[in-house]
Amino acid sequence: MAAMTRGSSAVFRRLLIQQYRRRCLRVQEVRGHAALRSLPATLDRKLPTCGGSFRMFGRALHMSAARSGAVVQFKLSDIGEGITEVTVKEWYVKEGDKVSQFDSICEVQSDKASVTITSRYDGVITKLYYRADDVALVGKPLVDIETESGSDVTQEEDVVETPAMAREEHTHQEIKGLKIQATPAVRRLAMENNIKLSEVVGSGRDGRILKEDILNFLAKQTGAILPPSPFQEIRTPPPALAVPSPALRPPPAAPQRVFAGKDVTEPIKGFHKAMAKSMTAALSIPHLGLCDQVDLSRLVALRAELKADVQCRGVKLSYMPFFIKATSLCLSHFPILNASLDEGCQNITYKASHNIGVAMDTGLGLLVPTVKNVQLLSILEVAQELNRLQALGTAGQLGTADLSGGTFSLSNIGSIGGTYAKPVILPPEVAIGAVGKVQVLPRFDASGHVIRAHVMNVSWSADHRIVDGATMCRFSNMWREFLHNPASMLLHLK
Ligand code: CO6
Repeated sequence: MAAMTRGSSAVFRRLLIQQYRRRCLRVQEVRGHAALRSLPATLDRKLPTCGGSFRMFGRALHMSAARSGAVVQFKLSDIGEGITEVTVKEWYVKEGDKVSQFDSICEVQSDKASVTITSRYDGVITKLYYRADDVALVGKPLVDIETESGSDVTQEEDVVETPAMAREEHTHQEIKGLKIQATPAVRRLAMENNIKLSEVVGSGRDGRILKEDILNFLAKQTGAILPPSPFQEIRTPPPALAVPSPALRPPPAAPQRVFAGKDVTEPIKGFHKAMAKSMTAALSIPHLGLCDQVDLSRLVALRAELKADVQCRGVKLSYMPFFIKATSLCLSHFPILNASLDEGCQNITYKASHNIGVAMDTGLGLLVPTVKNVQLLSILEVAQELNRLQALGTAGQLGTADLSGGTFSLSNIGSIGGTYAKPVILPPEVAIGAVGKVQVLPRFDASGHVIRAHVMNVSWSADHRIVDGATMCRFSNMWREFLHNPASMLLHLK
C-alpha cells in the first residue's frame, strides 16, 4: 500500500512538472522576458483560467525559484477571504523531519475555515516559527526548510494575491469549514476528478480520506464496480446507531479544564471567532419574537408509521424533515421571510431558493449547514439530505458549499432536551425558528375530555425592519396547522 502511494505520488509529481513546464511556456508567450522568480503572482493574475491547479502550480514555480541547498524561509501565504491571521492547530512535522513537495506541514484555523498547509519543497525542516495554538500571521515565516545542503537563508517570496477563480478552487479542495485530513496525493486525485473532498466520507483514522474513498466515491458517481477494498468504507450510519435519542445524546467532547483558584484567559479562535462575529452583526438587527405551541400528536403517529419503511431505504426519518418541508411550504406564501436586506436598508432581495439552514451540534461547536432548494424536494429527499449533512457534521467534514447560501434557519433545541429558546437571526437572513422538545402533556379535546397530546413549543425571530408581527404570526399559524395536520401538506406537495 505504502509503495502504491509512493508510486502514485511520483506519478503526480511527474504530471505536475509536465504541467508546470507547459505553463511556463504559456507564461513566456504572455510575458516575454519576465523573470521566472517574479512569475507566480503575475501568472496567477494573468491566467485565471488555470485556477483549478493554481495552488500546485504556484508551488512548482516557487520550488524552481528557490536555490538548491539553501535554507528557505517558508512564509504563510494569503489564504484569501481577507484573512490576516490564523491559529496553528496542529503540526504534522517537527524540526529535523524530511518533507517532500505537497507533504502536509500543518493545519491552521482561521475564523472561517481550516486549511492544510503543504510543503513547496523537498528538504528538511530546520525551524518551526510557532507552537500549536499560537497565532500565525499571513506573510510571516512559518517554517525554515533546508532544501539540500546549503546554509543561506532565502527570503521566500510570498504569494500575496490569489485570483478569484483560484480562490474558489482552493476553497473547494483545500479550505474547509472543518478539518479534512487527506494526503496531497489524495487531494490531487480528488482535484483531477473534480471531486470535492467535503463530499467524501473518509474511512481512515480520525476520518482521514484515503485513496480508496476517492475511488469508491468516483465509482458511485460513474456506476463503476471496483475490486474489493482492504479498507472498510464508512457510509451514513444506519438510523438506529446514528444518533442516540435526545435524552441519551452525550455532550460534545470538550477539553475539561480545572480552575483551581486561578483565572484563565485565552483568545477566541476558529469557529468561535466566526460565531462572535456573526452574532455581533446580528445584534444590530431589531428582532421581533413570536412563540406558539403545536400539537404534534398526528405527526408523531405518522412518523411512527413511516419510520421503518424509510429506514429500509437507509434513511433516518426524524421530525426535522417535516419541519423543514412545512417551513418551505409556508415560505412560498410569505416570501418576505425568505429574503435578505442590504446593508443600507435600501433594497430587499427575495430569494428564489428555499435553502433552509439547520443548526447542528457538532464536535467543533454549532454549525449551520443548509438543505438546499427545499421547495423542490420531497420529505424523503429532505431526510436524505439531512442525514448526509449530519454524517458529514459528525465526521467533521462539512465543507463551505454545505455551510453557505442559507436563506432561512431552523434550530432544534429539543433534540438536546431544551423546551424553549429565543433564536438569533443569522444575517443576511431575516428570520429563524427554534423548536423545543416534543412533550406528552394533558390537553382538552373538542368535547372537553382530557387527552394525552404531543406538544412542542416553537419560537420565531424576525427582522423587524422589514417583517411585522402580523406577518410572522400568519406564517407561524400556517406552519402550526401543517404540522398539526400533516396530511394537509399533501395538498401542497408538487
Ligand atoms: N423532541 C423530541 N424528540 C426529538 C426532537 C424534539 N424536538 N428532535 C429530535 N428528536 C428525536 C428524533 O426524532 C430522533 O428520534 P428517534 O428516531 O426515535 O431516535 C432522535 O431525537 C434523534 O434525532 P436527531 O437529533 O438525530 O435528528 P434530528 O433530525 O431531529 O435533528 C439536528 C438533527 C442536526 C438538528 C440534531 O442532530 C442537532 O444537532 N441538534 C442540536 C441542534 C442545536 O445545537 N441547537 C441549538 C442551536 S442554538 O437554538 C439555539 C436559540 C439557541 C438556543
